[in-house]
Amino acid sequence: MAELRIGLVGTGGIGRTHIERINTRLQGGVVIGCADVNVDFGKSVAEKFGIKGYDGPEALINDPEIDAVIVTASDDYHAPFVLEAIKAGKPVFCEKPLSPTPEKCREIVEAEMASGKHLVQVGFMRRYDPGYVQLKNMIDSGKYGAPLVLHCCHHNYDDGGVGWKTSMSVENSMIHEIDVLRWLLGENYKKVDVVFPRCSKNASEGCQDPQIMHLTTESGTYIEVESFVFSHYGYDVRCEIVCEEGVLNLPEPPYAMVRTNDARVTPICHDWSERFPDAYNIEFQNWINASKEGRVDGPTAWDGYVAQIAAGCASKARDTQTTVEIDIPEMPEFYKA
Ligand code: ISE
Repeated sequence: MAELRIGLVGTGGIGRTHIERINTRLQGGVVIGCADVNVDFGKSVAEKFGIKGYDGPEALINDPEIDAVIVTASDDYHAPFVLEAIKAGKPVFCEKPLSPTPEKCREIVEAEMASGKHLVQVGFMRRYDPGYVQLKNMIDSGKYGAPLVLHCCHHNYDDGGVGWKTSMSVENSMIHEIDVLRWLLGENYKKVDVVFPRCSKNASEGCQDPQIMHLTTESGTYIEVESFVFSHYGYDVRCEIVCEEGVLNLPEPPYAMVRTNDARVTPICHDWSERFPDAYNIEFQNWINASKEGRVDGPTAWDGYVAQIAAGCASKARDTQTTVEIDIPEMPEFYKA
């Protein structure tokens, strides 16, 4: 296959950045069409990019000219479009979450296994961030001994624009840590709780912000993740791993320090698109390469399912203010390859 012909479903902000990224910066694949549940909007985006517009997502997914599908629709539409792509036998990249509910994720897992083909990748892009990859290599080298405690923070400048709700801190924001830390440590979680510190005056009406999630892994590694969605100072993602023989820190973007106005200033990113551009580029280049070879070598539907089980338990822990046990089923052989 010379070039992977990609169709994108869901033409909101992140969808448009992926079209632009793939068609101007990456190799071996091109987004040739897009669609949206709001058909007219999808067509207007297609026109802007000079690509084919469709009478809705199903028409795009089933077009024989489309080799592979990207789903960037709103979260509740992920499962139906991923299932449609599996039915069509096409590789499908789905932005996180695979689906807001573990039950729907399980349905996708079952459908993929029944198809007999590895087709689904979930958009947990942090696994491709060069900083997290360094941490993973350090842990896997064994040089620093076992990871004992992780201190993480995930601060957004202000995510109020998307109609933020208390539940989204776990389900939309810390879901990234839920996935990337499981991948870093190579083990599943055992229990979780979520506590509410004093609420910021900047939190949107009725929202609890910040929130602190505590996770314990099967081997007993203890993790705390602080989510502060309305931090009002920048986009700040930190991860410190205390190991038996050393402490590992996630590298921050290399901004030059400026001396000005009686101060030394080092900028902080404003949002995820500034913080993780390399991760997204590497993620999509890998996905294009693997799809052309009929492989999935990134986060699978199983990873998406497991993340959603853990997030569901964290949500229950938050709502009941109790500690909740996390029970992850045995990974099927299909996903072990
Ligand atoms: C958003 O959906 C993302 O995926 C960002 O990476 C995260 O920082 C933000 O909190 C989410 O709302």
